[in-house]
Amino acid sequence: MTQPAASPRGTVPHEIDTVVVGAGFGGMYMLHRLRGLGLSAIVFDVAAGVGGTWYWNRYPGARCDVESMQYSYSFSDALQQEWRWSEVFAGQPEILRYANHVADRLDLRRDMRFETRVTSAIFDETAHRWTVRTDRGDVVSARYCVMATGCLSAARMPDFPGLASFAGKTYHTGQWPHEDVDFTGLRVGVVGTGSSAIQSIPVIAAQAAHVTVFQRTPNFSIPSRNGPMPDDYAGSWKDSYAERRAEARMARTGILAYPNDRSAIETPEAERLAVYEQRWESGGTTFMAAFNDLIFNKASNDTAAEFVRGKIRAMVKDPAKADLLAPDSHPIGTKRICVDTDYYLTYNRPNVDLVDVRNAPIEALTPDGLRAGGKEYAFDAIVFATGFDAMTGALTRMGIVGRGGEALADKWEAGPRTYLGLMTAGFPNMFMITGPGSPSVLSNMIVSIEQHVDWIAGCLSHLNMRQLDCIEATLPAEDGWVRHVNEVADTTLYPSAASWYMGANIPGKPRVFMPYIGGVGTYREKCDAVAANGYEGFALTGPTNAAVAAE
Ligand code: N01
Repeated sequence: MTQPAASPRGTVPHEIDTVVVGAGFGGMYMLHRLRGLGLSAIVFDVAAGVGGTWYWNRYPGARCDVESMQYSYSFSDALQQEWRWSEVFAGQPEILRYANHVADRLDLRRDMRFETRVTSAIFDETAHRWTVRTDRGDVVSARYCVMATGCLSAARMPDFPGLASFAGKTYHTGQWPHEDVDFTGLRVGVVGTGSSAIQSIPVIAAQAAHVTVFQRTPNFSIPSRNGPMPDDYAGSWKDSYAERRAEARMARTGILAYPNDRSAIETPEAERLAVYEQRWESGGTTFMAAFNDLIFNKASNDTAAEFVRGKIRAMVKDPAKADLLAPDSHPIGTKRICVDTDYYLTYNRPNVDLVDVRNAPIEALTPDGLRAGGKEYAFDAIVFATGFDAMTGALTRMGIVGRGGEALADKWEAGPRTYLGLMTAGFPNMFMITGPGSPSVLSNMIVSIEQHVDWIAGCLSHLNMRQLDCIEATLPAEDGWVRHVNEVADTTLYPSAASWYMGANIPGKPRVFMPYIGGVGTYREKCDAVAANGYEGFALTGPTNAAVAAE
């Protein structure tokens, strides 16, 4: 795909209203809103361009599993009317083109500084300002910091002994090279069977001489049924975007999934199977909306899980492989459900092997390949589809220091603590977009991003109008929110799975269910109520060196 030519890096002011970290969909829209408020802003990103997740995840087969008509900005009708998606589920290159199109249309890049990593952000309690430093030597004093760092941006490479000794090439799906990778004629090992692996394995297998997949935990995957975007389908969305977007904003996941408000277990079996069959045929993550209790009731969940296991057994010809691929360790949907194109059928190819490493783990990389369960496997290339230090990794690695010299990494040692996923006590004027404690990864990310950015913009405008210069979550509000997030999670089956939602994929990371599962619409209402009540649960203070402003 074509990327705009790199322009000379502009200057970085010493003082600014707002530093935004991250030039993905969150940072891009935040910059646009800040400009609208008349606030000066600069955006830093390690990448050489906009797009965030879609800049980095260029692995073969990378594709969004939210429908294109719903995975796009809604804030500008002109934008949503003019953009034409070529497929029902857009691939990574097309989504990145869309991000670049938005950056062009809104002239965003002039306030962005790429290939620049923020190395620290330290709050000055006297001046009520953040000092932000970068690896380019920039030092910026900002009133506000907005962390638009993404939930799945800190790629995780397991600490295998001998990693550097492997003579072939290694790749991580989340840090894929920009140039084409050609696996033709090669023996390729793929580690992992999460969403990234499930999307990339069929594409790699079609090219490589041989693929060996190392699976620790089998995952549930639903066919995407992707295809070219039908004109009449796109047209029907464009004709009614206003109503459909409004509905999606209040939907549980921010996606119009046409939920079925019936219990799976209370529905007669023949009828239940017909519902699953119809959802399977239409494809995609909305399979989980087949019944209203799949994430609450284990017996109901078992019916959906068994249906999908049956499909896997019907698709995979080798019964031993089918058994290995049929998930049995977690309720369906409690680890992020995957969406695929020909994933299970790929295991019928003669050039694809599956190795179970659940009880015989990968021990080391060797010069020739890797060793698992005492057996040697030889490869020319190894693809690590091993995921991310999700939700907190990008934030805790950044050197963020709040009041009293407290590091965010220390404050969150036992798990992230936020108020509404938007702010964390002790870190005034620092906002997070889709932070832990908000629906974020359980939702259509663009819907959640727009909601957070709009809320933050409203908050900054409120501060400005009242000549206040500091907002901070209070500890009691934060404690109450964390309690609520946990209580809601505990009404579901989610905490029973060793998922990255729980931090379970990172050795030593505390097991805390990080996103808010109360639903996108419910969450929006709570955030709006907090704002309407004068930013209840936040302490708002007046200009530096002045008395606390009276409301
Ligand atoms: O990462 P993952 P991902 N030895 O953490 C395995 C989003 N996304 O990049 O399950 C052996 O899900 C690990 O095994 P286990 C989406 O939200 C969206 O695939 O921990 N295996 C697992 O199988 C998704 O959930 C889209 O036992 C090891 C895999 O590596 C999230 O990103 C597309 C291992 C990691 O799976 C992350 O997905 C892609 C080890 N030492 C991603 N360490 C779409 O929109 C880890 N594993 C379509």
